[in-house]
Amino acid sequence: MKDVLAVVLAGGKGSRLEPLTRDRAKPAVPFGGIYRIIDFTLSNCLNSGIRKILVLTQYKAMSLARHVTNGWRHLLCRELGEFIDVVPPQQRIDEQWYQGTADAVYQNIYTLEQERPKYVVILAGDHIYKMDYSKMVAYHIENAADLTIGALRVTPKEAREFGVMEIDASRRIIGFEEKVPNPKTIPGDPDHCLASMGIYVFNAPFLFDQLCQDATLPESAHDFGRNIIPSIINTHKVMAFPFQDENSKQDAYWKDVGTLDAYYEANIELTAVDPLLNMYDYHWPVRTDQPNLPPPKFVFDENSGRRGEAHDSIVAAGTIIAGGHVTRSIIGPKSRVEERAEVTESILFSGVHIGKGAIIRRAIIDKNVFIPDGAQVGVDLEADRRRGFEVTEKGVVVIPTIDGSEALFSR
Ligand code: ADQ
Ligand code: ADP
Repeated sequence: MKDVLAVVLAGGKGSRLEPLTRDRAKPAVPFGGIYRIIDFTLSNCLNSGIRKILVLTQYKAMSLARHVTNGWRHLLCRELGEFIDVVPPQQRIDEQWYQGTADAVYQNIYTLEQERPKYVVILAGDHIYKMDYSKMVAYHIENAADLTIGALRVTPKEAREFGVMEIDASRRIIGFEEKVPNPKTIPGDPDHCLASMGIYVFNAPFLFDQLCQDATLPESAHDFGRNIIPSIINTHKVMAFPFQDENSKQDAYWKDVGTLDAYYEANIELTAVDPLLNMYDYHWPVRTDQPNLPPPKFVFDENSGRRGEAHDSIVAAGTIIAGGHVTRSIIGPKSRVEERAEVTESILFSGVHIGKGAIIRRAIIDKNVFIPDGAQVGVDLEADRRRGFEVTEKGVVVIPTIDGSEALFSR
């Protein structure tokens, strides 16, 4: 893996996750109580033995850059040729901001070439999964491929959001269509399409040639999925790498969490007894930037005579459950759930305050939001809409960080 350089694309806007992405890029959105979405990809890199990592940012990168710098940079040693660098889009070749994903990589081509990698692994910073990239690189080398694309099966409906490929018996890709309304299903399996995970292993010189060529094409959107991949499948060896669980040989866990409902469900699923994504697997540690905080505390409230309790929940450090009840929820750091409050099937980010007797159901509450005593969220969805909160298709209420959010509850 010494010959591998990873490029993590972390510039996407994640507009379908609004309002959680109003002030932060999608890869910086909190997940699972203490993580950010990008932690999964970065942990995969380290656990796979990749030691040269560039994180390309663009949209609202402040929170993301701070997270990677605080939590990740010190893990690698520059003197040994290891690094994890956050690259802001200022290093641009021309006056344009990045256009497509290929353009983002092209504009940093000098930085990449300087490292003289043999292989470049291009990854997205916005997926939740655990994957050993060294297996994909080995597969790429065994097959003497020019490009290898991570692949898994999705339903035709889901496939409209993805690049979809056709493969031959050797898994060589012979067709590729990016986000089309009627994606081709797998022959003999009309319920599934073979989707691109948006992760690529390229032979480095081949990648550099393709990027330089694509940059000269005025009609190109400079995107891997739209332009680069379809233009090379007939002339070069492009392979699909099936992302499967070692033991079951079934497709492994991989989530795009592109919408609020998908994001909500993937989080809440972590509170199950035996979730699909195991965060307690010490063979594949997922790292994050953790502030130094006291452990979570659950206390009896003398006024109400109630115990602070949390069931089937994840409670992060620095949080105090002071006589409130928490069920099937994820409570981020430095939060507080006061006496008689009930928090059910909800996700609280850090520093959230739930006032006395408040009822919170099926909600996502962003950083530092103050819920006043007796307030109700997720009980009367019309009232929640009236207050200006987003209510998703599946009835999840999303409360963003806004100054004076308390005042909204008097509406
Ligand atoms: P999408 O995820 O929809 O499809 P895109 O929006 O291009 O593709 O984003 C890919 C990744 O790059 C994301 O992590 C995003 O944050 C990041 N990104 C986007 N624009 C960027 C920019 N200008 N600078 C830096 N980073 C940027 C892709 C593929 C599909 C595949 C899906 C799988 O194109 O073929 O199926 O990923 O999710
Ligand atoms: P979060 O935990 O909410 O993801 P952080 O506190 O790590 O974010 O970083 C957010 C930082 O981003 C803020 O300190 C602020 O400097 C910056 N920021 C947030 N919103 C904006 C904005 N609308 N315009 C400019 N900078 C912003």
